[in-house]
Amino acid sequence: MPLQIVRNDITTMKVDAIVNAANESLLGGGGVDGAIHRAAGPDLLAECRTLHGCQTGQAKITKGYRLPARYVIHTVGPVWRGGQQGERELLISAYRSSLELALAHRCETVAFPLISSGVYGYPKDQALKVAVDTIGDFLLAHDMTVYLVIFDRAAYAIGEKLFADIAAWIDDRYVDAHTDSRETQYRRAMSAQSGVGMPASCAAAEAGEDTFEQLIARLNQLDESFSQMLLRKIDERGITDAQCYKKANIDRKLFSKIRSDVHYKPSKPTALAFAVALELPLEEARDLLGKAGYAFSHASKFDVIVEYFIAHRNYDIFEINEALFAFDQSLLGG
Ligand code: AR6
Repeated sequence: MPLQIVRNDITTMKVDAIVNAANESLLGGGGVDGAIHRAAGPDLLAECRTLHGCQTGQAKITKGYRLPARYVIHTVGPVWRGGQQGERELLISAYRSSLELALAHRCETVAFPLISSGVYGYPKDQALKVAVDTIGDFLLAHDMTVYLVIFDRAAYAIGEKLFADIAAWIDDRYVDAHTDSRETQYRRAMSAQSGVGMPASCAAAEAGEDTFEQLIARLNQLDESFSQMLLRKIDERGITDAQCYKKANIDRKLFSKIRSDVHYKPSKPTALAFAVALELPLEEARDLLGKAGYAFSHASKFDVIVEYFIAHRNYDIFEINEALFAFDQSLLGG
C-alpha cells in the first residue's frame, strides 16, 4: 500500500530513507532527531557538519550509517506560533522537499515521523492531517511506499472534535447491531433462512431444488465478476487504470493481478478502496463489494466508518484511512 500509518520507532525501519525532524543547525537535538543520531552513530553528525544547516521547510540528505535505512533526509518543520505565521505552508514544504529528495535518490520506501508535532508544538491532529494530505497528493503522481511513523499513542488520538461526527455514526450503527432484542435477532435469522429477499434462483438453490445440470448451467453463466465490474466502471468513469489504483492507494502489482485474473477475489479493504476510488454511490459500492463476496456489516467498525464516508460522498481515501486509524481499524488499500 503506498501510504501506511504505522506505530513504530523510526530508527528501526528498514526502508531506503528515514526522515529526520531536525532543526536549522542540523547538528542534532532531542526527540526523534536525538534518537536518529544515537542510532546512526557519530559519523552522521560529522556529515551533517558539512551541510551548513538547512532552512525551515527545506530538506537535505545524508547516509544512514549504522541505521537500517540507507539514507537520512533531514528536514526542518516550523515551530508552531498559533497557526497564523505560515506554519501550514512550511510544514507542507518540509514534506514535499523531503519527498522530492527521496525521489531524486531513487528511494522506493520512505518513513516519516510526524514532523513538528513534538518539541515544535504543532497540534498533533493538524500535523497528521497535513502529513497525510501532502504525502497523499504526492503519491497520486509518483510510485513510492511511504510510512508515516507514529511513535506515541497520543499522536494518533486524533482530535475528538474532528471525529465526533464519525463517532456518533458508529455508535448509532454499531450499538444498534449489538443491542437487537433476541426476538429481532431470531426473526432476522428465520427470514434469512427462508430466502426472503433473495433472487428466486438463489432461493431455489438454497432449498435444494436445483438439479445437477442446472448447477452446471449456472456455473457456466456466472454473473459479472469483481474484476470485470471494476474494469467496466473504470471505463465508464473515463479514467485510466493508473488513476484508479493510485486513488485507491493500491500498488500496480496488485492491480495487474486483479486485471489479469477474471475471478480474482480481493480482500474487503481492497474492494472498498476501489469503490472509493471510483466514487461509487452507496448502492453501487454495495454491488461492487457483493461481487467480491462481501457486504457492509453494521457489526464491524471498519465497515461502518467506510460506509459513513461513502454515504457522505467523501471519497478522500487518505481522510478515510485517518479515521480508520483513529479507531484502530485496518486501512483501505492493498
Ligand atoms: N520514532 C518515531 N517518532 C518519534 C521518535 C522515534 N524514535 N521519537 C519521537 N518521535 P520531535 P519536532 C515523534 O520533537 O516537533 C528536536 O530537538 C514524537 O512523538 O522529535 O519537529 C530537533 O532537533 C513527535 O510526534 O520533532 C528540533 O530542535 C514527532 O516525532 C526539534 O526537536 C516529532 O517530534 C524538532 O521538533
